[in-house]
Amino acid sequence: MFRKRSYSLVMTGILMGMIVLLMMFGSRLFLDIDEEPRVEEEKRIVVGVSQLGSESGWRTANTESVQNAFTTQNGYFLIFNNARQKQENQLKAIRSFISQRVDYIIFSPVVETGWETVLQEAKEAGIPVILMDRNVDVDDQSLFATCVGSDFVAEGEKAGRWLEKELRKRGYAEERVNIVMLMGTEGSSSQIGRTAGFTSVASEHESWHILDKECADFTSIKGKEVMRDFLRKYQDIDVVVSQNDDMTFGAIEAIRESGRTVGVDGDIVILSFDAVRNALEMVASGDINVDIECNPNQGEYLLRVIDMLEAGEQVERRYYVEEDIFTIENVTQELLQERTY
Ligand code: GYE
Repeated sequence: MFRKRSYSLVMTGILMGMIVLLMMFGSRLFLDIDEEPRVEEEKRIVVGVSQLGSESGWRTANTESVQNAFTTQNGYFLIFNNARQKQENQLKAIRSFISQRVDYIIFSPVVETGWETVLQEAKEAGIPVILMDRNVDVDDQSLFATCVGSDFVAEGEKAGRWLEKELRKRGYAEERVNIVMLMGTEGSSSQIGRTAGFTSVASEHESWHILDKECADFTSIKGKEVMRDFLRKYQDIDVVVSQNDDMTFGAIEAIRESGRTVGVDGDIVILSFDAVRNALEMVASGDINVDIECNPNQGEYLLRVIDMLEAGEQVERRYYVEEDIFTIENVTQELLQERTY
């Protein structure tokens, strides 16, 4: 009993001693580590970014572009959150950015609707919101400062115009053409815009028949599933319009498994969107007929917008990124080597 007590007394003594030592030296240590950057941090612009997910190669490239832009060297403190394709996660992230009093909120809205309340909260807190990639559908346009992204309707139209030309070239301009569409996340700007753009061109052609269109969430797995269903339902598909490369990869697998062929020399014409490197390689090898580029490198544009806002300059309502369209004719080895995503 006595021995035990003296043992615990000794232990307490040692512990107390360690605490005193820690307070003497440790606090200096912690101060040294902590203190300096904190001064710098104050000068940095704090940006909260709510990315919608990591569903595609395009998205990964977009995330990298943002992370490469908002660096410490560029004078930023970046708080990044991945919402894993859930609007509720984005709402949570934005609210946490507001309570942390960030200087700017950037977010890529997974769908267009349902943002009024949270954007109103950001506005009341005096935090400018910049939309990246996709848009929001709100009546009050003062709820966000500006928007950096693609013209999705134009992308859809480009796909339609390409098909027009291709059919003419093959001498099929007047013949019946059966089309199926794999669409992206339902209610997202890219799905809405690309669908509207393509269908408006299709409506000019009586011989074009859109047999079916189905959402496959911009992922390869769902693209394959939906394409498999289409192939079971329809024997005579001529054209697949797939709203991103990941769904295209899945769709091509399903087509090949069904015994059909794709691309320039195949049974089924493939139109895709994004133009990530893996897909461009398939354009070069003739497996994908055309890829409508969607530019994920939006970090630089966002930096410029924030520079302007910091300088008190007026910003535009929208900034469109530059985009091209790729076929076997213009995908060079040089382009493939340069492509970083
Ligand atoms: O095409 C797709 C991604 O909104 C432009 O989202 C973006 C789309 C892109 O998942 O791959």
